[in-house]
Amino acid sequence: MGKKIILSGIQSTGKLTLGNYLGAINNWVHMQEEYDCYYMIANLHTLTVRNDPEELRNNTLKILATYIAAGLDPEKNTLFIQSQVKEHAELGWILDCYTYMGELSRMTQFKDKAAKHADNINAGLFTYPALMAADILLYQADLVPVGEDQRQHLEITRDLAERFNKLYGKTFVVPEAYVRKESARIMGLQDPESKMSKSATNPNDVIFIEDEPEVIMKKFKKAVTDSENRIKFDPEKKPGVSNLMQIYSAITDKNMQEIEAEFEGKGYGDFKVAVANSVIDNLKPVQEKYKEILQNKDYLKEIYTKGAESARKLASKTLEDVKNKIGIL
Ligand code: ATP
Ligand code: LTN
Repeated sequence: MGKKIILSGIQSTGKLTLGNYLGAINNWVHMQEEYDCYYMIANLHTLTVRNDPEELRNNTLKILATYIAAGLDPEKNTLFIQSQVKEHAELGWILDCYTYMGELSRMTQFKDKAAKHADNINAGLFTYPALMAADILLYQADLVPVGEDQRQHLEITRDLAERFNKLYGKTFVVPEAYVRKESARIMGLQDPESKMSKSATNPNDVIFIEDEPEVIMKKFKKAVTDSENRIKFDPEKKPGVSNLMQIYSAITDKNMQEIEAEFEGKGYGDFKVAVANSVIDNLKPVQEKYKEILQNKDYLKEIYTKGAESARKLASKTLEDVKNKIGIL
């Protein structure tokens, strides 16, 4: 038996956050030995909101540089840009025709983004999950490591795979979401009731991977907590502190009991500094490598060109099979 296949991706909107890092990239790094991994930059999905073209181009490269800086070895993983493997757009269209309006209307990400971008509720935003399903199914992925917010999109992907297999015989592997509990949902530092997100309006709510150490420390010191001054994991009653514990846990691998014991008798001030330092230390080598890689545009081009070539091998095989089955010449 060959290795199991993994596929995941991140949209190239804006700067990556600690949520993207802990919820996605950092988990991928731990999977590269055991699995056959495909990691892409979902720049076609990014078109569902308005972007400045130059910024979109730069962000795409920045994300690739972050992947490598965070420890994804381009020799061991296939790192590529979604738009460069044309099979994604093609299978995306085909799957659009097998996806129901009813199921798309239930997607919380669509509802959230439609509310946020009321002036641009485009068709792509609505059919986003069909393209995401194409991303995954083209590679016959067994596992898709994502944060909790993407679980619903994985469900629709599974439904589509099963629907297609039932109609035309076994074509797609039915993938599973892989959501790591500790880092599934990192919340905002100012609003711990909603997820830390690239597109947050308050910069103090978000730690960006490229934030300088002083900035990270300042943001953690300002993080919203409660008046109890006791480090205890209770997401319902103490969302702010629990979120900080979650971040600390994802970075140090300590569980909640160990963290509670470590800070027994200590106050929020000490705890916030400890969390900030753990993040600063963890990000430091990533930031250094990132700056270096981003300078070297030729190296990045070489990686994504090779990545697309390698991705295309698998993707074109699946697409060919699909087209044969449905009668597309
Ligand atoms: P946007 O703000 O544009 O919606 P985003 O920050 O949610 O973007 P995505 O590109 O949608 O980023 O997500 C990339 C990956 O990072 C996904 O696997 C997603 O589940 C994960 N992720 C994003 N934010 C968080 C978070 N706060 N906690 C855990 N995982 C997250
Ligand atoms: N929708 C995802 C990004 C994404 C993705 C994928 C994740 C696009 N295609 C395929 C996993 C597998 C998001 O994080 N918003």
